[in-house]
Amino acid sequence: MRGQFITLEGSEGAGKTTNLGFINDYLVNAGLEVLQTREPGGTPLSENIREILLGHEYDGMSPDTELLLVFAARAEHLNNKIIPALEQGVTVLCDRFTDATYAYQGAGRGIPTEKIAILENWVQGTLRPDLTIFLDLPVETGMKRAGERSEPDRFEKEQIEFFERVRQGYLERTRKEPGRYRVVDASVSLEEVRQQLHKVLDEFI
Ligand code: T5A
Repeated sequence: MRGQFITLEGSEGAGKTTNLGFINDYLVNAGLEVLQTREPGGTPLSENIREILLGHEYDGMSPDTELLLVFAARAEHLNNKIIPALEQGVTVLCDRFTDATYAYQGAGRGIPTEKIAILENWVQGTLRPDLTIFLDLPVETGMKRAGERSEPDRFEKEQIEFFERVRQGYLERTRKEPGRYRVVDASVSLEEVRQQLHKVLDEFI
């Protein structure tokens, strides 16, 4: 039987990295074999593309170039890691996936949804996540949390208006596809976030 494909999304500093281990442990304790991975990245070639996307060497990169690089990394990741794992019945837990492209390159950069959908269909065929957890919090809170942690990458240097569009882009998608998404309030304490995650995973399993 094909494995489940679970993705974790959120705007900057929402707590994805902080909570991935918690989700992973929950799934393992439920008896599932889990592959934890991330986008952009997940394979050697895709991680190299991640460095291009997040680094500051190409600060003036055009939105179309950014979009195509994201999907180039995704094609490699899907074909060499995600799809083989799913076919072996492994549960794949991915830190960001195509919803991030609709939010960042679509809502954030202004690339039309239809253009992104063409690449999504080309690269993924019919494959879509079975469950997407969206960690939601006010942009200012997320930026403050992320800023306290490390030097800003190429995306984190964007203005607050960019991240407002990203958040609204995500929220719009959760409203259009309520069956796949679970929205978790990430503005509260870590303990409260994990209580919500526990409930979401209980229901999903
Ligand atoms: N991207 C990605 C695209 O543009 N298109 C795409 O298609 C894809 C896939 C990299 C970038 O790539 C872009 C989006 C991104 O800008 P990333 O590696 O996921 O994506 O990087 P970030 O979103 O920048 O992830 P961050 O690491 O900044 O945020 P996290 O992981 O959500 O936050 P985390 O866990 O590091 O937490 C941040 C801080 O907050 C604290 C943590 O301890 C940490 O210090 N914290 C809390 N504090 C108080 N209460 C809580 N509940 C807390 N939870 C966490």
